[in-house]
Amino acid sequence: MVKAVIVLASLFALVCAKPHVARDMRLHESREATPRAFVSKGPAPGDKVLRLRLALAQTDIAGLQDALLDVSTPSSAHYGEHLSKDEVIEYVRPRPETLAAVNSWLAENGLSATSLSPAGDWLGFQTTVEHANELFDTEFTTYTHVKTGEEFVRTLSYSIPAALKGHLELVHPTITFPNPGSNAPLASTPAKIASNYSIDATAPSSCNTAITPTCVQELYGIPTTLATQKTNQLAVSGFIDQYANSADLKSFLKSYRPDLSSTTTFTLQTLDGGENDQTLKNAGVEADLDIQYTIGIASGVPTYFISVGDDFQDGDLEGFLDIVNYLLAEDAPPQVLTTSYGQDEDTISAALANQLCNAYAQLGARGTSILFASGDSGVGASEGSCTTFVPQFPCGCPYMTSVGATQNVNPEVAADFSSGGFSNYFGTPSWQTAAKSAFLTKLGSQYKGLYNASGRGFPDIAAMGTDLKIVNAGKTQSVDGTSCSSPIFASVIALLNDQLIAAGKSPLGFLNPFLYSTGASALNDITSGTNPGCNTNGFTATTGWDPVTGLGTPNFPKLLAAVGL
Ligand SMILES: *[C@@H]1O[C@H](CO)[C@@H](O)[C@H](O)[C@H]1NC(C)=O
Ligand SMILES: CC(=O)N[C@H]1CO[C@H](CO)[C@@H](O)[C@@H]1O
Repeated sequence: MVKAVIVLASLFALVCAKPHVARDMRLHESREATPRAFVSKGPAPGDKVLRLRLALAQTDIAGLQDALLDVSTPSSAHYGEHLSKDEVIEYVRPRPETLAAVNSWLAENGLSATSLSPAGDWLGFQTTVEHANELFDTEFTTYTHVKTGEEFVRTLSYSIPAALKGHLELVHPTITFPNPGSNAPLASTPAKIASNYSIDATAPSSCNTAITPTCVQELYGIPTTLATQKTNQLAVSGFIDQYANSADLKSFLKSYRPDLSSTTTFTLQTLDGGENDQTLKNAGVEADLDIQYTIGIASGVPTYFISVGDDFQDGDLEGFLDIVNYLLAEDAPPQVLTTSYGQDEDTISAALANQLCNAYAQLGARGTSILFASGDSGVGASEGSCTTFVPQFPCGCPYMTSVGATQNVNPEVAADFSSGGFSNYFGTPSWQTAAKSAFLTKLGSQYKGLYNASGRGFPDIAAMGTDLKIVNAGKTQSVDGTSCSSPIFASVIALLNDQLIAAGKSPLGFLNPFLYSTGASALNDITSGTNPGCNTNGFTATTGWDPVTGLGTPNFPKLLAAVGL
């Protein structure tokens, strides 16, 4: 009896002591404060189930980045020789020792994980808040999003076992906060815009009262003839239950592209339980805009609407990672992808931003041009107030192309909402060094301390983003936003790809090394307008690259020449 007690007692001591003695935990990620848009509601209930994601160290991400630049730089001998699915996987699949370390940790803790990406560099598993608190030496907390009242379980810091250092890049969702507000297009204020329409005799008369596909085509010299290549694909991302409505598209084409068949439509692709509800009242402004200004501008290019549902595999990243993994799994991913969603860079952890950015690098290496709207908050925050400028995600990522907005025609000037600035997470990529330092020299000491002079500057390019006519839920309306600009520029790239493919050449793929070299002179440099925010006037558009309109807006005939056609 006595003996038994002793045995039990020492067993108890062993069991209790093990986590404390054997566990060598190291702080892995932390953030200083709760993001602007959230308030804490206290510890999350211990029995709440969390779906956690692990990003594993990749075999040779630097090699993949080098390979991406090699196939995307016009002066390179390998320009246009995009990588296959398997070639990309070779660079990013975790090393055997990484898999061994992570799998043994999972097994020790009674967890089983599933692979979420083609290369197996993302794993997912479920556990309770109580277990997760112990696994990562943290306290998961419930946070309320002030504007929408939505609740999210997050933490401000967490640790991982020392044995996983170098093998585990991050655990998500932990210190990254979601963005229920997103970057939906702003409702336009046509009266204000119309009163400042500076039309002169040389401006296309089609732009007289509002921006329509015809106006955009004339402004940028975009052909109206049908594209010919069936393998060319232009993909439009759809998130947050934004549905692209076919009846709206048909009315739009009848009104604004009467020369195109009004039955021209898109192919639907879905993931994460995505849908495309055709009830007229559920037609999304963003989705309608994106599909109308791709199909309406990229005449005849096969266009795909990729609707990402709410059954996220990426743990509240709203499908942002899922859509990339979905396309990476395809043998022939689309040559162009346009996305009009984003969020303040500081709501995402640096490690997660980096991981997502590397996923864009993978897709770029496959030959996809990835364009994102730069955001509609000038130099300021898309959520809440700010004391220093707030860069947007993913625009700070060097491996995508960020599109700002303009307004007016002749002269076309920067739209005052066009997000632009400098990343706090990503340094200056080689292709941007000269363009960025020329701008900073002109800027001098203005705004010193408000922005990060060593960060990657954005946007890269711009297109019309003010007072675009769309049809939504059966009604014609006008919208503003960089959400207008990204589909327009994406359509230009898709039309260039159509002609490149027809000539037996490679599609453009990752655009930036081209845009900042041989492509720069094929853009209309926008040299006036500002992007106010954070109680400042913001940056000023000027000759050359600037963090308001980038290198400028497209000139199709010049771009054709620049790509060698
Ligand atoms: C500025 O950007 C660099 C990346 O180029 C980063 O390493 C640094 O931490 C940033 N500084 C701040 C204050 O965010
Ligand atoms: C009346 C008015 O608002 N005019 C403005 C039109 O836009 C240009 C360029 O942004 C401004 O310089 C004018 O002040």
